[in-house]
Order: sequence, then C-alpha cells, then structure tokens
Amino acid sequence: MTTKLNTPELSRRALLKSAAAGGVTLAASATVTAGATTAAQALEKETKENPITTKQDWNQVLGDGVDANPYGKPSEYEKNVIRRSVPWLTASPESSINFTPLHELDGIITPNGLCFERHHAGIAEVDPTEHRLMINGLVDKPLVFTMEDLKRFPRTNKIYFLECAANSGMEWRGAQLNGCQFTHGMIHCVNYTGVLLKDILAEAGLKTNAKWLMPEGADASGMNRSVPIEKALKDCMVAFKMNGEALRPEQGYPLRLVIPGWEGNMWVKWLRRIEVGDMPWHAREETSKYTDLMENGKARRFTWEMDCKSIITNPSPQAPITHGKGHTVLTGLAWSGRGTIDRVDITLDGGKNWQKARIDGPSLDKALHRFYFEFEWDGRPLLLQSRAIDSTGYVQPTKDELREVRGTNSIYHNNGIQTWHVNGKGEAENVEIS
Ligand SMILES: Nc1nc2c(c(=O)[nH]1)N[C@H]1C(S)=C(S)[C@@H](COP(=O)(O)O)O[C@H]1N2
Ligand SMILES: [Mo]
Repeated sequence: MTTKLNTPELSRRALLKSAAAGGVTLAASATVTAGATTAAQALEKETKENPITTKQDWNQVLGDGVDANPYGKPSEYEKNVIRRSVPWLTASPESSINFTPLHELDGIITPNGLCFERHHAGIAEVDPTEHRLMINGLVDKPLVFTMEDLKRFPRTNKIYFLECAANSGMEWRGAQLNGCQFTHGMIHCVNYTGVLLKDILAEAGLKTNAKWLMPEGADASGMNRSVPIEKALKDCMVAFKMNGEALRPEQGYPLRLVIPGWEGNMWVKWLRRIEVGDMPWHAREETSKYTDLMENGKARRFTWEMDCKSIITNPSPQAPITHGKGHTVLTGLAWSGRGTIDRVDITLDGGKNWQKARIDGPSLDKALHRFYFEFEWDGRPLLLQSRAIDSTGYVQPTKDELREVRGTNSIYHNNGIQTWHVNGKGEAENVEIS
C-alpha cells in the first residue's frame, strides 16, 4: 500500500488533501510522511520538464464544490494582481491613494476589486437604507431621495474612465516611479448603472438663475466641488452600480456622482447632497488643491477635462519581456476626456520612427481604449513610447512640450508621453529623453 502511495502519480497536494479528509485508503500517516518528500520532489521535477504528459493534481482529485466560493475570487496564482500604494507619498492610509495594476490587466474594463482608491477621510461605511440624497438651493421644491426612490428613475448604462487629476503627477519634474501602476495607475474604467442627473434635477425644478451645482459627500471629508450646470444637464450620472454589481464601499457605496471625462476629484463618492446655486463655491478642492501653479505664479483653475493620454502597459518596469528576442506583443491604454481615440502611434526608438498601433475592442466616448502593437524584437535596447490622438484631433504632447507651457510647479494634468527603456535582457525602466 505504501509503495502505491509513493509513486509519482500521486502528488503532495493529493496526499495532503486525502489525509486531511481522513481518507480510508491512506496508509498510516507516519509511513506516508517518510517517503512523501522525495516522491513529491520527483513529481515536481517531472511536471516542470514535461507538464503536458504528466498527471496533475487537478486531473487526479476532485476540485472544490460549488459551495466553496459564494462570492468568487481570483486564482491563488494571481495573488500578485493587487492595488499598491507608495508609502512615502502620503502621511496616512485614510487620506491616501492606491494604484490600479494596469500591467496585469487587459481589455478596457477594470475589475471592481482593482479600481484605484482615493480617499480624503477613509472609506465611509454607509447603510443604504439610511442613505439619502438631498437636492436644495435654487430649485422649485427641495427634495430628499431614498435609494429606492432613485432606482425608480429611468436607468442608463455607460462605460467611462475616471482619472485622478494627479495621475502621473509625481513625474512632472522627471522620471521617478518604476512601473505603470505607479506612474499611470490612478485610473479605472467601469460600466456604471445609474440615473441621469438631469432627470433628478428636473424633478426638483431648476430656477432660471441656477448655474452651478455643489455635490457633497457623506464621508468625513464632506468632499465638495462646483460643477457648471451645462455639464450636469449634458451627461452626468448618479450611479449605484459598477460592472453590474453595487458600487464597492471604496468607490462610494451606495451612490456616486459620475462626471464623464472630467477629473476624478469631482466624482463625489457617498453622494448625499447637491446644492444648486448661481456661482461657484471656490471650495478647498478647487482653490488650494486641483489647481495648476504656472511659472509666472498664476494658477490655472477649473481645469476639468482630462486631456488625451496613453501608456504602454506591457512591456513596462513591472512587466519585462521574459521570452527573449522574437515575436513580441506590446499593449497599452489610451483615453481622452473629450471623446474617443482616433489613433495611437508607437515608437521603439525614442521617437525617430513611429508606427500605427492596432486599437482593439470597443471605441467608446470617454472610455479607455486598448491598443496592441506586434513586432519582432531583435534583442537590442528599446526606447518605447506611445502617442495618442483623440477624436478632436488633439495630439498627446511630449513632457518637454508640456513643461514649456506649464512649467514644473504642477502636480495635476500631466498627460505627457511616457518613455520606457528596455535593455537587452528585456528589463524595463522609467526614463526621459529630450
Ligand atoms: N466623498 C468623497 N468623494 C471623493 C473623494 C473623497 O475623498 N471623498 N475623492 C475624490 C478623488 S480626489 C478622486 S480621484 C476620486 C477617486 O475615486 P475612486 O476612489 O473610485 O478611484 O473620487 C473623488 N471623490
Ligand atoms: Mo483625485
């Protein structure tokens, strides 16, 4: 019996599994332990060298049943695919940021558990039955909605990106962070389900002098921003679902404002109130923060639209080329707060030669676009860049072009072209060329 158990056909996992289950066919545990290590090692060697012809755990034993994961989670082999933060960036995790692992994703949709988070006062834990949305100010009748009330308005579904205005902010004065997760990961793109803000405002009835809105969050930061009424009536949403399920607490459960194409800071989470006024409020987040200090000491303000931008996600510092020279798949993301992406160009030599990338998947207004560029790598060092052009004809600038206009005091709205240097071993590094 012990001889049988120690043949390479039975793996360590199978042994442990059956042993844990108190399997009757097993030999005395002492006997199993004695020979198990060598057998398991032999099997490991064999499967590594010839996995296609070797029996594997997963075709020898029953897998978990349908009761194992009432709410599904990724494979244990994907445990590296996580949001990450940069410890020195902020003083505390409650007023902080983490980053979407862009180099691990594909397509245009960000999975809910991987959407970057930006909180000013931590994640509010809101009971949806107690949550209310109030509309007050310059309206005919001030209203207070329950979540149930809101779900009785006509619903709409839209895929939009949300980018924090500070995305790539740490790169204003030069290359700093090694990985697209950190240089470009303050972005996510999900399918929102919700109702149009204009329908809710119509219910309250806007006064003729209604020109601005001030959405406000129910979290301890009471986040608020001034939003011009034209944008609110055009395409803003009050969303309660992302990618089909309820918003995650991190993303503003149970209700968030969606302001397509505009900077993430305005997309108020845990939305509890919208005040209607005739002038902007000049709140903290639109005066001391989220303004762009220019070289001459003046600041650009109300820079709402997110400019056209792109990033090569693979290869990149966290995702080197591991297969050596030959056929190589380069991929990345492009987006614009002003519409769709018309074209993405790729250079392998730091801008001397440009070639058109292939945009694949849907091309949706104010959503991420996925591009691919397949090429034969000769094993020589590369200087990779992508350059996006949006549906208005706007061309993504170089970082030098951007600095010429805006100086180097800024944090926000850095949409300059990113460069990765790939060495002969396929390792990538964040660099700048001029
Ligand atoms: N109530 C509230 N809303 C908020 C914030 C906040 O701290 N509180 N942060 C804002 C900022 S700066 C950004 S970039 C986005 C981030 O959204 P996310 O956490 O879903 O990625 O939410 C915005 N809405
Ligand atoms: Mo932000």
